[in-house]
Amino acid sequence: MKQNYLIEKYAQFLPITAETSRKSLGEGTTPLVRSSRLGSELGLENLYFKLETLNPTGSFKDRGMFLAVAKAVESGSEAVICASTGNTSASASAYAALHGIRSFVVVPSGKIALGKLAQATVHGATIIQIQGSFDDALHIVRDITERSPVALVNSVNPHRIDGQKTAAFEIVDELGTAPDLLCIPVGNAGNITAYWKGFTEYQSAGKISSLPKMWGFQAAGSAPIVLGHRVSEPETIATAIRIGNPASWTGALNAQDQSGGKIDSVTDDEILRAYHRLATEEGIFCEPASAASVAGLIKRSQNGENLSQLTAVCVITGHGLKDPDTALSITADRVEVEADVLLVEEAMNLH
Ligand code: AN7
Repeated sequence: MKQNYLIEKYAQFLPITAETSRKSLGEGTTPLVRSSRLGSELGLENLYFKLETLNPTGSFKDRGMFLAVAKAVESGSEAVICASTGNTSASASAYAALHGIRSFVVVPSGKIALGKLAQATVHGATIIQIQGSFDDALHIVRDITERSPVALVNSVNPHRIDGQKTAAFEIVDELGTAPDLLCIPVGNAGNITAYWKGFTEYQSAGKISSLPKMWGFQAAGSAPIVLGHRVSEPETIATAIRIGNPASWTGALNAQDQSGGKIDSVTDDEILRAYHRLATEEGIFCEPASAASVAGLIKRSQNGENLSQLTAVCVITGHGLKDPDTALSITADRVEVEADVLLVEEAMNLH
């Protein structure tokens, strides 16, 4: 058992010193699962899902957070702070607990999924719910960290990006080459920036000769990059990506332009359909924001994009258990009967 797998495997690509803490919750080394049905239905030669849901707090944030918090501790910080649509707060509070420091999380009131709020609560974060958006929260925490010694662990912190780029390394290490397409949800745009950094660093290191096209997907009600302007009141069922002014806007545009890719939007209906299909056709339970990557791939294939011969990877960013409200809003095949064999059999429609 390695002490810290990401550091042991990718140290040469990470800003690690002898003093950097090796503490780990087992982040990274997530499975790349081959699609069983959706890929062939879309006419794709090879479709894979990178299951970032299997990180310690259930989202990709842990890859960057282990490093951001370790570096904060290394530089003497005794507390971390973040703005969050939920997953960053869950991850920051878990790693702060691991290191025995305080965490402050600033979140839009009523707009973060229940499981994420539960995580930050249990890990002991100080949770500040603001009557505003994620964008307001990020503005506030940036302001605070300019004049107090609390470390900012949003993805504007470059250590977050460096940690998260290891997912691109893992995909290449497993496929033996870069995929043709990388489909990924876009909110604050840190993750698409991180993947692109990972692929290009691997190319510079001579590990791959070609780079993937980066296909990023925003929710239609929160699609500032697609629209080309800020969205002051972003809305979407995919609360994780309910962001109107992404901090890494430029990083996302670079990834799109340099890769010959595309940042597009998908409606809440398309997101929910992909969410349901992933669960029922692939056995993958993700949160709505994660399904945006798959919804986008489906949309582009339906729009006549020729995907045959291609290898695509969809990044499944966060676990479905984080958002039980959305899960339970799906029309269920569910009945209640008395505790009786015959009645249960009848409910099974065997007769
Ligand atoms: C499941 O937790 O922004 O484009 O504050 O939780 O890097 O922002 C979460 C974002 C995709 C978008 N999927 O990634 C936060 C937060 C899930 C997410 C994204 C998020 P970025």
